[in-house]
Amino acid sequence: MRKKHAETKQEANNNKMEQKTSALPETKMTVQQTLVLIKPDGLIKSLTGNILTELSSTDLIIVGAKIVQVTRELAEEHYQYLREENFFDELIKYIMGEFHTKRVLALVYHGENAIDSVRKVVGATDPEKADPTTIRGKYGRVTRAGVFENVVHASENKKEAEREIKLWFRPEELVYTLYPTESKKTTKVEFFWKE
Ligand code: DAT
Ligand code: MG
Repeated sequence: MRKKHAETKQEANNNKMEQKTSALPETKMTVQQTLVLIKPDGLIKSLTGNILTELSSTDLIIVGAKIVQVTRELAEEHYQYLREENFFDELIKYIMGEFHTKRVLALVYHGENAIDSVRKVVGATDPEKADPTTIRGKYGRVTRAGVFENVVHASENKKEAEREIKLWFRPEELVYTLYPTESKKTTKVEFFWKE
């Protein structure tokens, strides 16, 4: 009787796991996802098309995309590891769009070796040091105030990618269930288009 109970519980667990990952067609170890942000300078300069074209050389697929008005809370959470840097305040203003436009295009790219493939096309952090054939090398600039207007963000490693994707996207905004999910009952007010 006891064994049967244990099996049932195990089965239930397995079913739950299956449900959570069933939408992911790839199982290879090197398949990854990464967060890309087209920053406010990229948008105001109408570089979206160029940047997407550059990124298409990676053969990765876009599994999530949205335009975001970045709040201070989101900006500070995203760049939390730079909190102690002297450029932090300027960086927060920049990503919130105070110098350009209050919009960021957030994208999730998925596929083989996604993190490094995207970083390679994106180029080095400092646009002046970035290879001139990369996105940052082509389109970035360093302002007199010392802000790196480097056009795009790309996750640095697997841990950061997961943290960032979970910060910017809700599970239902991605076409694949990339990470385990849980359901919670909420009582929040939602908006719909008026009939
Ligand atoms: P990356 O965006 O290449 O991952 P990062 O995570 O070290 O680089 O820094 C995040 C952003 O902060 C970067 O895109 C631009 C800005 N930044 C980093 N170092 C800087 C510096 N020394 N001066 C000005 N801005 C800087
Ligand atoms: Mg980084």
